[in-house]
Parts: sequence; structure tokens; C-alpha cells
Amino acid sequence: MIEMYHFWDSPCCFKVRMVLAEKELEWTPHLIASVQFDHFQPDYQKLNPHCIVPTLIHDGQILLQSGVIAEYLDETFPKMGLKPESATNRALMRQWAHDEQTYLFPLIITMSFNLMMTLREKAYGMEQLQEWSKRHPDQTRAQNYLNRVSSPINQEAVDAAADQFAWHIKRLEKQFEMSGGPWICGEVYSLADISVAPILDRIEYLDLMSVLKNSPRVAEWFNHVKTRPAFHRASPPFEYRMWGPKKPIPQKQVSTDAPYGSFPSV
Ligand SMILES: N[C@@H](CCC(=O)N[C@@H](CS)C(=O)NCC(=O)O)C(=O)O
Repeated sequence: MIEMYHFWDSPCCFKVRMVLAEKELEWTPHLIASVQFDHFQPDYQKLNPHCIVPTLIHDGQILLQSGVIAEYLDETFPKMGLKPESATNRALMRQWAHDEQTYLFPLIITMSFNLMMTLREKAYGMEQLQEWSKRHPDQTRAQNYLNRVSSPINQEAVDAAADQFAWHIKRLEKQFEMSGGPWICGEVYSLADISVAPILDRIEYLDLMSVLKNSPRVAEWFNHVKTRPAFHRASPPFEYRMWGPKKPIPQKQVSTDAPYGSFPSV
């Protein structure tokens, strides 16, 4: 039995959902509402001491870290193998999975915090956010979060992150020149594609696709990934996407009766 603690609009969870969907594996979801600090509650912390998602449980074994989980699933369920044939391409696959975690993910966190999280205060109101923040076991961190969501957008930080992101995308463009495509490591759709695609999904959702303007192969690749049925099955439903440039907050204050973990648009 496979269970996963996740939230829909998390690129790390999206990655694992893509692997599960490619392999057509059944899994039981446990939805975490990060805005309510579910992931800092003692029961969850027992499973995942870092208080982050995803956490996967397979036949009682707890597994952490999206990249580790993705590779574990690929090794455990050989249907639709997600690793290239050659050791060189497998090394390149791990290199891109590493670069996603080390460079791309932190950059989209900066962009997302500014362009998405800051909408929470306007949507829910500070009083509600303060109420939820009482559930955080570390009140200094909770206060820091409240300060950040209520600060004005730091456009300079967003622009700097977008520039750095575009630089990494140019490296990815070169990788396609080297591998010949259609996938990042050549002929085989692999964990490299599955690591980077959710990040580009977020870039698209942030309306920052201009970072791909000098990287046509990357743009073509991303369109190709989006045609995969497994990508669709793993994608966040619109209702569970956070508010952002492509999903404005509703006109009136959001009621807490909305479906658990959702971000209603009306
Ligand atoms: N390296 C970890 C990163 C996990 C991570 O940071 N997850 C984010 C969501 S993508 C999270 O849980 N953030 C906590 C929060 O939003 O408070 C992994 O790949 O699993």
C-alpha cells in the first residue's frame, strides 16, 4: 500500500505524483493544508522531522525527499522505467535532478513567496493567518512567516531570481543540444524530465515564461511533457492552486468553509 502526505500546489509533491501516475500506481492521499501549518503538527513531525512534504509511506516504510522517493518508486515498480540505459545518461539524469533541488527549486521559492504567498494576507486577512500561526511550534518562525507574507512584493528579488533561472535554462538548452532530445537525457523519458517539469509548471503559473525566450528546445520539451497523460493526472487541480498572477484572490474575504486545502477563486 502506498500513502502520501502532500499538498497539490507543491512542485516536490508534483514530481512524486508524476512518477506514481507514469507507473499507474494507486495511492492514498493525505492532504496537508500548509497555510494552516498541518505539517508542523506533532503527528506529522513524527513521520517527517523536517516538517516538509512529500512524505511517502510504502508498506509501512516511511520515505522522505522527493528525489529519493522518485528513484525508490522507479526501482521498486519497474513498469515504465524512468532511467536511461547508459551509465553516462543516468549520471546526467541525477545531475539535473540535483540541479533542480539545489538551484531551480530555491529560485522558484523566492519568486513564489513574493508573487503568490503575499496574496494570502489579502485573501484571508491577517487575523485568520495569526490564528493559524498559533499552531506553529516555533513562534519566532511563525512571526517571521507573518512578516514576510505581509511585506510588499520585492520585485528586485523576483527579477534577480528570474535572471538566474534563465541562466540555468540556457544550460538546459545546451543539454538538449548534447543529448539530441526529445527528453533531457536523450531517447528515454526519465527522472530528469520529471524533476524539472513541475518547476517549469510553476514558472508558467507565475507568468514568467519569458525566462525561456532564448531556449526554444526547452520550450518545445516542456510542451511535449505537457502532452503526457500522467502529467495531467499529477497536475494540481485549479481549485487547489494557490493564488498568484494567473489566479487572482476573490473579491471578498475567503471563508474558511472552502474545501480543505483549497484556494477558492470565487
Ligand atoms: N528537498 C525536499 C524539499 C521539500 C520541500 O521544501 N517541500 C515544500 C513544498 S514543495 C514544503 O514542504 N514547504 C513547506 C512549507 O511550504 O511550509 C524534497 O524534495 O522533498
